[in-house]
Amino acid sequence: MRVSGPAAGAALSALAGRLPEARRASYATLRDGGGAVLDRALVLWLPGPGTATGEDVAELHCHGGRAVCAAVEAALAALPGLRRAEAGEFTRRAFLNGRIDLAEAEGLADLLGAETELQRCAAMAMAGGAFSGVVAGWRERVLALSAAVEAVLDFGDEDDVAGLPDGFAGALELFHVELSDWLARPRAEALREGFRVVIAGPPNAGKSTLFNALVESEAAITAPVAGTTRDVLMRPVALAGVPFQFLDTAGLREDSADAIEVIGMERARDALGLADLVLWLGPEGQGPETRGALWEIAAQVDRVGAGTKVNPRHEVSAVTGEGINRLRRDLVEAARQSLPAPGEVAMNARQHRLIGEAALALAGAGDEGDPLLVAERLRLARLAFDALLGRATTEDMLDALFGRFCIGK
Ligand SMILES: Nc1nc2c(ncn2[C@@H]2O[C@H](COP(=O)(O)OP(=O)(O)O)[C@@H](O)[C@H]2O)c(=O)[nH]1
Ligand SMILES: [Mg+2]
Repeated sequence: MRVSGPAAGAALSALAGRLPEARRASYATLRDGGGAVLDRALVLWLPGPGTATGEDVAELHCHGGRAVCAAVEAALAALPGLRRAEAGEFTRRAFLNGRIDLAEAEGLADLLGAETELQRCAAMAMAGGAFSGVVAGWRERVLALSAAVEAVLDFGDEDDVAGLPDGFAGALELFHVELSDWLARPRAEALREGFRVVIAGPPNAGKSTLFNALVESEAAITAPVAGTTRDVLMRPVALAGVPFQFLDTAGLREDSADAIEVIGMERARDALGLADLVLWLGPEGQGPETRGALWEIAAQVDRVGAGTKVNPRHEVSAVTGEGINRLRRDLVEAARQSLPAPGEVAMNARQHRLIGEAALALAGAGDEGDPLLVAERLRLARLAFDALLGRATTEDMLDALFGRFCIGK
């Protein structure tokens, strides 16, 4: 149990009978207000500000039974000024007290929610401050550029505003290109949702059977009856630590008189529009247009007379298992390419949008004739970086500006 805030020390003394030496684990008998023994526990006294939250912190490592925890919590709650923490409140306080920045807090949240190894690695990079370091570097750069523009504005007289220094436009352009490269990186949402693989083709092509083989469960009903699958079925699966979403769809055919099957086909087309990859089990070369890749799959290869393909990416039989492992390995490989690499920082939607704003502000800023307009664009970029780190003050911008230039001579 963790107690944070100005009353933490008093709370620990009240339960343990004394305030232990700071930052040393010690053994204590915990008692309630009436002196009854609640537990014997390992206790820690961590005076602020060098703590997780930046406040005074006490930790009680109790025996984990429900009744023990409930009794200790009740004893704590009976003390003046103590209440149960809200969800995420310790992290929130850590942020408010400047112990971590917003990007690190976001990474921490992702880390707690990580379900696959790849998600854990990306969240770890974010929580560990890798992204914050990059943004802080960008912020420094934009401050230095702003300072150079301010100098031009301050020292030029009204009729003859001096031009920007040599190489200034080039530096801005380089900056813009670097931000644009970041925008093209794989995103955190892809990690959370998984690489989306849609299985498509005409009725009875063996889509549902292949789907079941890939997700390793009898999730979809299969039958030699056209129109068996009507809705889009989705299963999230991790293969080799990589998150996937497999989607089974209704067979696409022109002549269905079944109203529900027609709706199913519409849904199938919607799913195709969102696919990172389509496994096409239909006639070769007749697959749908998609935003992602499309692989020609020759299915049911164990069956004599099953339609073959001249140049399939994979030949599989979901019934005998032939080619399924090879297909899986290929899928993992393809997904790895489009998802962030292990340990690589992945931006969430908010971070992506803010970097987009900064990139937009800097795009073509070097061609701006008026230094005032350049200064304004740099200010917009800095605001985006500030928002990324969760700070909005302009005070330290002034510090950086005046610290760098001896304007007072
Ligand atoms: N022999 C063989 N039969 C298959 C294979 N895949 C599917 N089938 C059969 O083909 C029929 C249609 O399969 P299904 O997966 O429901 O097709 P869908 O309409 O594309 O979803 C079912 O009777 C399956 O058992 C396969 O790889 N080998
Ligand atoms: Mg089906």
